[in-house]
Amino acid sequence: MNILHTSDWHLGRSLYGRKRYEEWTALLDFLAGLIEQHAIDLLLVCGDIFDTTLPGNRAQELYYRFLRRVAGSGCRHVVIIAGNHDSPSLLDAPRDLLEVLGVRVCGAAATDPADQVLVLHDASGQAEAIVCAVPYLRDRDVRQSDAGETPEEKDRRQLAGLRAYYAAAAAAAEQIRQGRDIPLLALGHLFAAGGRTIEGDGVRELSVGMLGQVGLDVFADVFDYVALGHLHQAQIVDAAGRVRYSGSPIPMGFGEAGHVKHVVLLRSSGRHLAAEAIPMPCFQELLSLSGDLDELLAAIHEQASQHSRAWLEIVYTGAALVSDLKDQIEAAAADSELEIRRIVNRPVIDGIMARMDEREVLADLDVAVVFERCLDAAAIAPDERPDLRDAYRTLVQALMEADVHAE
Ligand SMILES: [Mn+2]
Repeated sequence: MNILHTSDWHLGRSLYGRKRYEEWTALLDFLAGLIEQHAIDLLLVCGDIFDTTLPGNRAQELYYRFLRRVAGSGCRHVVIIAGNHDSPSLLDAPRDLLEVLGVRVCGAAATDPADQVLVLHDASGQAEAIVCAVPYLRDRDVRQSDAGETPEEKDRRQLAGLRAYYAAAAAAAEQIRQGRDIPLLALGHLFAAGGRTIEGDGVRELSVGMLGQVGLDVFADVFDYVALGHLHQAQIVDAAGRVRYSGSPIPMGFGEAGHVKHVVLLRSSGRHLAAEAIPMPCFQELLSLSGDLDELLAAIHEQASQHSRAWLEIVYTGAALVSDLKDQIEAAAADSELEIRRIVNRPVIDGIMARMDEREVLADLDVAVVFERCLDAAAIAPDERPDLRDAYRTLVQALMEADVHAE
């Protein structure tokens, strides 16, 4: 059986004001081709299908068109879970219709995790794989809030709830498998302990709360493979290569400029799975240029002369203040196919920050660090701080998980 693992498409996301429909169209076209070329039987999409809980019509059209194409190919099964960016109810709404096409969707957490254990059948009606399609689990999905609990107790309960959810799914799946030599796969959208993120990949700012601390022991040994989403860098999390992130298939920001992205191809022979990261083509070049004004202008002219279609991030690092930097950069790129997406005028920013007695850029600071500084600035007494920190963290987490539009 051939399986393809991908995640974090973030359909509908903008890069500094520019929607990326051309890239998603090319991406989904490429994936559909890959599915045909490698005779994929099962496609796993591990969350963050869409970038927001209320994706635009065009993003939804891309999604449904892709599913229709895959369903019409030799790919028998598609399993999709919601990520933290997705609206569970929006993904779940067409689930009965999609099931007719062999597409199984798990958007919201289930009351009984066993309900998300899917048995996939081959053409002759034999079970060929079992999938625990566990979507992103929100705090309220796995934990009963209890007045007066400490933040540590809350973390512990949340983690225990998540562990219990996976354990219940694993137990139900193992019972269904009954020792047969068919693969048992778990899906997840979470931040596993030891996972890696980089600046500017669109994940770092979300690592709030205990979901960054999910230990690998959450995934029972009965799982032959754990397909994860949420982190945008492709990576193997455990020593055995059983737990993996496919990473996002396109770079999410300039922090990933020049990075090669991946999907994971798995070939199963019974319970044995061999995984291989497949590099993705670059659908849209992202380029970050930094230097003083002469260096920047030379680099832009160089790119233009090569007919580059890159999207550029320009970071001016010269010592002199250049007040018309934007005009000069735009003039240099005029009549080329380059697109300037972002201009960072370092001396100007640093000057503002210096006047604030801070040699930092707000975007470089973790939200928790900013809150600590607010506590200091307001001279909050030490014994009042734990409750305030807890309330703040709850708010930030609620914000990240906000699903108000779709429910
Ligand atoms: Mn994501």
